[in-house]
Formats: sequence, C-alpha cells, structure tokens
Amino acid sequence: MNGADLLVSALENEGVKEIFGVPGEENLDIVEALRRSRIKLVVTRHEQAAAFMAATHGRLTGEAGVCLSTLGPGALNLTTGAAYAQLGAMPMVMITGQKGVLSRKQARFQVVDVVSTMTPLTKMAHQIISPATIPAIVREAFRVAQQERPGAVHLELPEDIAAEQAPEISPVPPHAIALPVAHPAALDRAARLIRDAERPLVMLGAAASRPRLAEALSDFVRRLQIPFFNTQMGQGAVTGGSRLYMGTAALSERDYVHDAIERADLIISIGHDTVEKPPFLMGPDRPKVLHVGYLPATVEEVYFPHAELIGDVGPSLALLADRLEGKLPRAGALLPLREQILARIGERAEESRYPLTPQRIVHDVRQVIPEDGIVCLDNGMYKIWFARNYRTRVANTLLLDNALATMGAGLPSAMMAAMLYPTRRVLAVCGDGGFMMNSQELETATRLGLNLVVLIIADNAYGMIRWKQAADGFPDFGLTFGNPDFVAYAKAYGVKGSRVESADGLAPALETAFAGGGVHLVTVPIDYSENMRVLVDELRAHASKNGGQS
Ligand SMILES: Cc1ncc(C[n+]2csc(CCOP(=O)(O)OP(=O)(O)O)c2C)c(N)n1
Ligand SMILES: [Mg+2]
Repeated sequence: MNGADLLVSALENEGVKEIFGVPGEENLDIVEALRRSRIKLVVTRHEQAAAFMAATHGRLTGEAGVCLSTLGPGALNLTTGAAYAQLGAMPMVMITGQKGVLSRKQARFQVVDVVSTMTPLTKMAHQIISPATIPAIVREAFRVAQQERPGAVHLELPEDIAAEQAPEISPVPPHAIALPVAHPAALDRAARLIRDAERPLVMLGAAASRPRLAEALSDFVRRLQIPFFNTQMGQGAVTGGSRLYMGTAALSERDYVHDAIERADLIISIGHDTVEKPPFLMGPDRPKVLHVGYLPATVEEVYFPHAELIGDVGPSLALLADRLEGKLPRAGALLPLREQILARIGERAEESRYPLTPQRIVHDVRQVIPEDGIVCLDNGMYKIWFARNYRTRVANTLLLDNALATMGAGLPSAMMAAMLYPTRRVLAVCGDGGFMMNSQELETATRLGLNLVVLIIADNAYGMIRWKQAADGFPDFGLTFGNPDFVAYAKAYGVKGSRVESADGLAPALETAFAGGGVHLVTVPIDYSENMRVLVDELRAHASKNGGQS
C-alpha cells in the first residue's frame, strides 16, 4: 500500500464513482491505484472541462465531484473551475500532483505554488505531506466541500508521498448530519413580519436549488399561497406551484417582474446568495426583506435584510408554515399582476423571423424539452433570454451560472448532466464564442457514449458585450469574429450536425437530434436586434410609464 492507494480507497469510501481530469507524470501512482479501483478515470481534453464536470456533479447531487490534474500547468488550468464551484456553491474536490517534497531532483521545473494559488479560490487548500494523514484529510476535504455553504476544496499530493509505502489505514466513515433548525424566537419574528405584510412576495435564490430542497420548498409555497419569483440560479425549485409563479428576475431592475417587486412590502428571500447579479436593488424606501438561509446573509450595498431565519431551510420553512398556514388573507395580494407580467414576457415567442429571435429560440427549445429534460447554458446574451423566458417546473432543469458567469462551462456541465441522467433529454445551449472555449470536449462526449444535443447560437460575435457596448453608446468595434463551418466541425468529431435554415426549422432539428441518440450539434442564427428593442427601449419606456423608476 502507498499514499496513492490510501487516497483512492478514501475516495471510494466517499462513494466517488468517476474522476475527471488530465493526469501528468506526478499522478502516475494515483492513475495506477485508480486502475485497480472501482472508480472510473474519465480523461478530458482540457482540465477546465474536468473541473466544470466535477462541479456540476456536486451541484446536481450534493456530493462532491472530483477532478485530477498534474502540477503547475494542469493545476492552473483548474483555477477557473475552482472559482466556478466556489462562487456557485458547488461541492468539488480537486486533486493535483506536485514534484517530490522530500528531495528536489528536478529543481524547480514546473513548480508553481499551487496551494497558495488555490487558497483564495477554495474553502480549503492543503498539501499532503504524509500517507498516514490521507484518510482523515480526504474525509475532511469532502466534509468541507459539501457542508453549507458548499464549494471547492484542493488537495495536493506530491509524487513522493503518493509513492511512499504506508501501512493500511481504514478510511474515516462519513455519517449523516442533521443541521440545526431555526430558533423559535426567529420563527416567531418571521411569522409576525409575514402576518403583518400587506403585499408579500417570496423570492427563491440560488441556494433554493440545492437538490435536497425541492420538496420542502414546494410544500412551503403551496401551503402559504404567497406568489413567488426566482433569481436566475433559483429557477425551477418549486414543483406544482406554477399558478403562483410571477417570473424570473434576470435583470436587476426595470423588468416586468419588478412591477411586483416594487409593489411588495415584504420579500421573503429564500436562499439568496449575493454571488448572483442582484435580482433587485434594495434601497431605503424599498420593501422589507426577510432572509431565509442556511447561513446569515452577507450584507451588501444592495442587500441588507431586516430579519433573518437561519438554519436548515427545509425544516425551518415547515415550522414557519405551521405558524402561518390559513392565516394569511392577503397572501395573494400581488397575484393580479401575474398575468400581465407573464404576457409581456411571452410576447413574440412565435414570430417567424429569420434569423430567429431569442424569444422564438427559447419557446422552441421548451417545446422539445420534456418537464424533466435539462438545459445547460453557457454564458452569453441568450442566457438573459433563457433565464427570463424559459419556464421550469422541475428543480435543476435549467442549469446556468450567474455567479462566476464564465464562458466555456455549458458543454461540460451538460455532459455531466447527461452522464448522471442518461434517460433524460439534455441540451447544452452555447454561444458561438463560449462553445469554442471548450468545444474539444465533443471528443470526450462521444467517447463516453453520451446522449446529448448541443445548440449553438450563432451571431459571429461576442454578442453580450457587443450589446452592452451599444447600450452604453459606444461605436460597434472589436467584438465580431468568423466561425468554422460548425456542421463540418461536428463531422470531424464523428458528431452529427445540422444547420437551422428557416424560422420553423429549429424545433424539428432539435427533435431529430434527440430522436437520433448520441451527440448532435445544431447551429441556429439569432437576430439580436431584440436585445436593444426589448431589454433597453421597451423596458425603459415601461419604467417611465410606471413613475420613472430606473
Ligand atoms: C471566460 C470568459 N471570458 C469573457 C467573458 C465576458 N463575456 C461575457 S458574455 C461574452 C460574450 C459571449 O459570446 P457568445 O458565447 O458568442 O454568446 P453571445 O453573447 O454572442 O450570444 C463575453 C466575452 C466571460 N464571461 N467569461
Ligand atoms: Mg455569439
């Protein structure tokens, strides 16, 4: 038994089934230990993709995903994934190699202080210096990664420690942990605030999407009948509450959903994490906010709750509902605004313009994705349209990153979703910019035999930035590019590709792609003139009609 064997047996003990990564020579003892284990080594074509996949494993299951890289260059390629997991509260454990620490036969070749690099990007970054410590350190790494607020953890295993002989030491068994529930005094205070509210509104934030919360949240909303909206990352956490859904706050202000937010006198903010772009801006004369979370709210210029309910969110909400069910005659005060808000959001969804409008693309995608199908977005302008217009009824069926908001994660996150849920439809939606940041993973996806469709939204530009440039009054400059022939590109990977050539062509192209199985790529041109028309001009006009809020 050596250090690498102890590491791999500790990972098996945590229930790890796959490790994603690109090994280097410093990892070869780990690779050998993996060969003899129950854990599958999934080689990717870039470490960044491995980290995005591991993070998404954590996001979707609550159990940390694991990725592996070599020292220096490989470890540095994990850093964007570390930040993605850390800001997005996704449990992930990264394992990197290092030159030997007991002797220095290669001097400083490839040596970077990876632990220091990872320290500000993780909850914990640690170099292992003795095999005997490995079982406890691995258990600690998973505990830290998975406990609220979840995030990234880094372990560095130098090659000589990995190779060092060690006695067999049993792994530390994990145990179930029940979190404390909110204090009765806090529950009473929260109940009083809600009972006194004239126009209450629930907001579901990023932490509301934790996999274990879906049922408890849905119960809370159904029992109290208070209408709700969600942040971008809070999409889809409530099943069966669609009659109470008021919209998604994809922008920070002025959108139609803000009509309800502006009129609310109390917002019950469940699981809001201020890593997200603000769903609304608090000010001195804005509504009171009750923060419900696993952890206290971080105080920001735009978020400073007036009361908090801290503890295990599901059981705490059940206790709150016990105090309030049937006692809130004004629960639905804001509901009359609902129809108008949703009607405005739904406009132009069936327009036959070519290239397609963003609204039409969202609409047609919804047509071909069943309720439990999963749409995974990369980052670009279309993310705002999907966040705003795509209705979800099942938790974690619209995966987007409104925290690090990095380009390049769309395809890897969809690959992970397809691995975890092989019988559900999974669609990656990527811009022509973001797709090309990790498009090499098409090879990994085909090698893994995944069923996955990738939709490329093509505008030959970094459209989001181009839009902001125009909205800020700058001349159009520096943000366009040429694309490869995506259908030929797909073919080179052994992937089937098709191009949408008419307004009515998208839904059938996606349907054919899903029906065919395997990996498919569909490319669709988009008309982004709607960005300015709706998200700037129309919303500005709407705001001035409503009394000049901006
Ligand atoms: C790694 C990274 N680089 C740069 C950015 C800044 N950025 C945000 S959106 C965007 C443009 C995305 O272009 P594309 O993927 O083509 O989507 P589009 O907006 O054109 O639909 C850029 C450059 C980012 N978020 N992440
Ligand atoms: Mg683009």
